[in-house]
This record gives sequence, structure tokens and C-alpha cells, in this order.
Amino acid sequence: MRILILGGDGYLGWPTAMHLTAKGHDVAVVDNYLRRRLCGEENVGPLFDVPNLHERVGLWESVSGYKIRLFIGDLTEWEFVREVLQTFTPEAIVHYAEQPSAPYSMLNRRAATLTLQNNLTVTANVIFAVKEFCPHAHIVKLGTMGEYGTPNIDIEEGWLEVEHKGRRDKFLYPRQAGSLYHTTKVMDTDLLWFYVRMWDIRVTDLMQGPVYGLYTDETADEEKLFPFFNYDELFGTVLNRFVVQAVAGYPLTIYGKGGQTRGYLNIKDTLNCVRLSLELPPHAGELRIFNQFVETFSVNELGERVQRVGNRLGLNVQVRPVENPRKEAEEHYYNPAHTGLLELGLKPHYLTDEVLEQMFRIVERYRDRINEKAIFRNLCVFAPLRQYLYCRTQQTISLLVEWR
Ligand code: USQ
Repeated sequence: MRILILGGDGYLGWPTAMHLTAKGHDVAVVDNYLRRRLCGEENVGPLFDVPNLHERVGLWESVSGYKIRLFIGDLTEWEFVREVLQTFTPEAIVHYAEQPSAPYSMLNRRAATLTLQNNLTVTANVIFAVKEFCPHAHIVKLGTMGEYGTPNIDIEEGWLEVEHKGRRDKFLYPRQAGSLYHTTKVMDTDLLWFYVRMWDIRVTDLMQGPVYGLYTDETADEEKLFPFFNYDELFGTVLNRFVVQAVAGYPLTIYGKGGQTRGYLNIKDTLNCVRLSLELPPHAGELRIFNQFVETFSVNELGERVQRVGNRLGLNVQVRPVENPRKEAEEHYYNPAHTGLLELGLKPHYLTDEVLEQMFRIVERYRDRINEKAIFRNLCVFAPLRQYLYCRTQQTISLLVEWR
């Protein structure tokens, strides 16, 4: 299949490109290095340097023999989108080309409008380009479990049957995002659903949870093929951050009460979910939605696991609750369905101690590169004092609870 990957430089885009070529597909990637630019502006680099796409494409061809076509440019510009689609004429498009960070989207007005403009314009351009140049192409859109928020009822897989005053109908499951980034993903879903109804396009929306890990079958131990590994407060996801913090001797930053529960998956499973969705597409005029994760953990549970494995490896891992920089429920009900991808044939990789040990071993190679200032940035001058008071209050509450 001719597959176009939008956002091919990213944490997931690049490993997806290698994986799909290794499975026999003809792949092109597109990127404008937005994430690299934003990380540079915020002074939060990844754990190790990642070669640019020209170098990665060359390296992948030299180790595997597989070619990847490359387009560098901005997908918010229609002329560029037209050129790419007319040149490559994809049969499927994997759309990762979005500003992917919830905390970045909440930084300030500039970050908010950049997230809105980039994410929504790219999605709209993709839809219009499919209609104009390849109306049968299947769009695989990376959505997020965070679109649903944390409702006090079970989360279904995309849709909800509602009975109201004796009549029944099926609707998109209610969305209530917890960040502007997540809200752009809700808007993406609405746009796609609208054009599925209007133009009979063919779409899979993958509602993904936070991803962890580095190794995929294609990277093996070739470090120059590893994806970005951000561990900073803006672009790092929680488990990757905790492993880096443990290696650096930095207490694990549990935000607030730590009961925030999410659906997690290994990066290897992301690649398999995307490939299975591509190889078993929906019908024209169908919006198919899968909840893309394999197991749920609270932040406290992740912290305990990282601490246990890190200590077994000879580290002295401390856990330190910090005042939550986000506005989110810290204790809540969470029971999302996730059977669709298993039915397509997904064989999950679970978070075992061995998987964590492998992450620790890679991160330890780059221990000297860890910039502690990027782990938890004090965004205002009173932040250190506030953090100190917060920790002391939490300790006093725990003592009082024990005493009672
Ligand atoms: N958290 C901590 N301590 C930290 C970092 C995070 O307690 O040091 C907590 C957060 O407050 C949150 C949870 O861990 O409750 C997950 O945070 P995260 O940074 O790993 O994930 P999030 O910001 O939600 O976003 C990530 C990806 C995003 C994707 C999303 C899936 O950056 O692209 O869409 O995971 S989901 O979370 O299901 O919406």
C-alpha cells in the first residue's frame, strides 16, 4: 500500500515509517520540524540528538534496504499539501502532524493559537486534499483518550447509544477534554465525522493513551534510529519522564494526589495498531473509532513500579508529590472499553519489569546529558516556596491521618 505519514519526524511518526516499510509498504513521510523548533524555543531538548529526516532516511536504507520518500514542508500551506498529494497519490494517510503536547498548549496565548491553527488547519487540509486528489484514501487519524476526559461512567469505544424519552439513537461518546491540545483533537474528530457524513470519506480515529518506550523491532540497538525521547515537563510523557528522573536521582514528580488514571501502551503497540488499522480499513462513509491502549495505571502505580525496578538496579529512587501544574481530576473513576484493536489482531506488549529495565539501561547511557532544569520548570519566582509549602502540608496531612 502507498502510505503517506504526516508528522514523520515525531516520536511516533518515524518508528511508524520504518515499521511500515519493513512490512512491505511503500512509504513517504512529511514534516516541517515543528516539534524540534518548539523544543528549541522552550529550551527542552530530547535525551539524545536525533539526526534530521534526510539522515535518518539514508541510514534506514543503508541498514534495511528499504527506501522512504521525504517531503519537508508545512502542511498548513495548501500549495505544499497539493504538491505532496499529487506527487505521491497515497492509498492511505497516517495523520500525526499535530502539536502534541497538552502542557505546551496551555503555556500562553501564542502557544494556544499555534496549537489551534496548526492542528485544525492540517486536519482540514488533509480532508480537502483527500476529497480532491485521492477520494478513496483511508485517513488514519491519531486522536487521544484525553478527548473523553474522566467521566464518572464507563467510556465506550467512540460511540454511545442513548435512550431518551422512549427513543434510541447513537452519538459520538461525549467529549470533555482537559487541555487545549486535547480540545483540538475533539475538534478534529468533529471535522472528520462531518466530512464522513458529507463526502463519504473513510476514516479511522485512534484514541490513543500516553505511549512509553524507545525500542521497536526496527530500531534494534541502532541508536541513530531511535525516536525523540523527551523527558521535560512539556513534551515528555509520564513514564518516560519517571525513568529519566530515577536515573538522574531526581524524585519522581507525582502531580497532586497521583490518582490520575490513563490507558498506556508500549510504542511497539502503537505501530501495530496503526498497521492493523491500515491493513483492515473501514468502508467508505464510515468513521471507525478505536480506543488505543492496552492497560490502565494511576500515576502512583507508575511511580511505584519505576521505584521498585530502579531500586533493584541499584538506584535510590525517591518519590515526591508536587503541586499539580495541571487542572485535572486527581482521583476519579476510569473504565474505558478497548476491544476493537484486539479484535483486529493486536497482540499487546505489557509493562513488565523487564520492559522497564530495558528503558533504564538505555537512559543510563545518556545520564550525563540529563538537564535537571528541564524536568520541572519553576514557572514563577514563588514556585519553589509554593512547592516547599505544598510538600510540608501533604506530609502533615499524612501524619494526621496515620495518627487518627
Ligand atoms: N503526570 C505526573 N507527573 C509528571 C508528568 C505527568 O503526575 O511528571 C501526570 C499528568 O498530570 C497526567 C498523566 O500523568 O495526569 C499523563 O500525563 P502525560 O504527560 O504522560 O500525558 P498527556 O499530557 O495526557 O499527553 C500524552 C501525549 C499526548 C497524548 C496523551 C494521551 O503527550 O500527545 O494525546 O498522552 S491521553 O493522556 O490519554 O490523553
